[in-house]
Amino acid sequence: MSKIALITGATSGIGAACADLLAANSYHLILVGRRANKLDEAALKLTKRYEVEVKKVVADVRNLEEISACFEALPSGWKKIDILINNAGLSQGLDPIHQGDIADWNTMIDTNVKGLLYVTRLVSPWMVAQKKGHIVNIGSIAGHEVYPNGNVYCATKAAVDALNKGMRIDLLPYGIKVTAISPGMVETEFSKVRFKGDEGRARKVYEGLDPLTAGDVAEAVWFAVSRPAHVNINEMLIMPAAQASATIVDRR
Ligand code: NDP
Ligand code: 8X3
Repeated sequence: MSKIALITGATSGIGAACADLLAANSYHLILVGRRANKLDEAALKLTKRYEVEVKKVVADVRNLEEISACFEALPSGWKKIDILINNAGLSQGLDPIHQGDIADWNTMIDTNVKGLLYVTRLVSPWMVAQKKGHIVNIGSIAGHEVYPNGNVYCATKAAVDALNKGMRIDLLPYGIKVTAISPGMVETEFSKVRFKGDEGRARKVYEGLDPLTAGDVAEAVWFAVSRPAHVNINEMLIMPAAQASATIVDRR
């Protein structure tokens, strides 16, 4: 079997773009997400367009029992994972700390931090056993700079930054590379999800500038995973040309 990549949050945005680019480079894929119809569409498109096999895992990364049962059920050949892309994540709300919705906080912490940890805990022992692998964690500018009302989302991405560094240290003896790809604004479903379906408010985030596309981020992921064996990209921070920092953007 040729190489295998497991991508969480592959039903949309950055995860879907990574799936496309890795399939174009002959990777077989394990695609994880909650929306079964979107996974069906992606699997159909990718298997038709590229000569690759796709396994669909319809599961919620917050649910350890569910995700664990789905991964355990994979045929043994599919557990020889070369690349894990920890991408599933979201923001919920944009409120000052004293008005934050605690359910939103739990969703972000459970998905962006605990979900990433669950998936890593399940997949990394397989990589350790084969003494190779590459884990790519999708971080954010929000893990490096805190912006007004970003509080808990920024904290989850700062946690991803710390975990990225910690994983690299712990997995070093096993030949496993660990990379963070940390983008600024990317136009995906992210803002629609943050504003709970308010498309007008989501559109405003990207008004008057050219944000990154999911494809731009996938290309950065591909650059990292296609380096020679002796090279590791520790982190890439990628911004739209019109964004100088988390809060400073040039809108025309
Ligand atoms: P999208 O909303 O387009 O995609 C998010 C993906 O995560 C979807 O496939 C969604 O799938 C999946 N997901 C969310 N929650 C869960 C869950 N509980 N279990 C399994 N899958 C889940 O946003 P992006 O592509 O922009 O986001 C991808 C990553 O990039 C996130 O980690 C985000 O924080 C990060 N990021 C985004 C930036 C941006 O500006 N867009 C900038 C910097 C980082 P489904 O709903 O089907 O489960
Ligand atoms: C998503 C980008 O700027 O909303 O991580 O934090 S931002």
